[in-house]
Amino acid sequence: MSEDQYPYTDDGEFVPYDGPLRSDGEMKERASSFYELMARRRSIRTFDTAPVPKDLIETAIVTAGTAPSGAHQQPWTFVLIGDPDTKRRIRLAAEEEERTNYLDGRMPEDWQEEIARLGTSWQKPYLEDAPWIVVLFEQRYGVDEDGSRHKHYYVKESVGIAAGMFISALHNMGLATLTHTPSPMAFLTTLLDRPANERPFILFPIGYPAAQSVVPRLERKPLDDILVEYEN
Ligand code: IYR
Repeated sequence: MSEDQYPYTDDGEFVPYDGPLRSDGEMKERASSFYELMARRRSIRTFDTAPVPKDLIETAIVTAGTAPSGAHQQPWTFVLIGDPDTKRRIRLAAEEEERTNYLDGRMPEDWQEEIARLGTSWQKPYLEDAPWIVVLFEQRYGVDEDGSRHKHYYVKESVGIAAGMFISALHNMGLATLTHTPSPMAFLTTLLDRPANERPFILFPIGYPAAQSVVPRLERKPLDDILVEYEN
């Protein structure tokens, strides 16, 4: 291998890339069918209490764990909660914070106006109705065996990508979720007994949508509004 070819180092170990190669026709077909699938994803705030097999959630988590991450540090922890007592405690703590946000003016008027059409309130019954809650924590730094810390790189970017892949995996298998960020979220660190290097990033209630669930009528920006083709 010539000197100016990747990999530029003898460090590390390299194996042949194993990604799929597809025909043009197959690519077109997969591109549009994936778009059509994703276009039907919605955030759901009303869940059926019916149980969902745990292995489905585990598969979604391991799928999210395929996300790229800064220096491949995989700075995420997915905490899975299914027991009614913990879900109830999360609901009560979240509602206490949200009551302050919505009713005691911690959420400024213009913010409340901005979300009014989503139909939310301080009440969070979905935190008990959904059979599962996953709280995604970001690992702000790493902790070695001996307890010493090492820096993590691009944590928000990495965990944000993993969150997106998690949502996509759930939607692809027919489960519904909500990207919920009770504010502030610090109560989750103590309630779920997480170590000091972890911060709650997003909370996901997960389950089947309740029958007759409604969602706000929202428009997504068309391609023209989100794509700028740079011309030199
Ligand atoms: N955290 C609150 C308020 C809220 C904020 C935004 I930005 C939303 O998109 C939706 C809700 C809540 O969970 O109700």
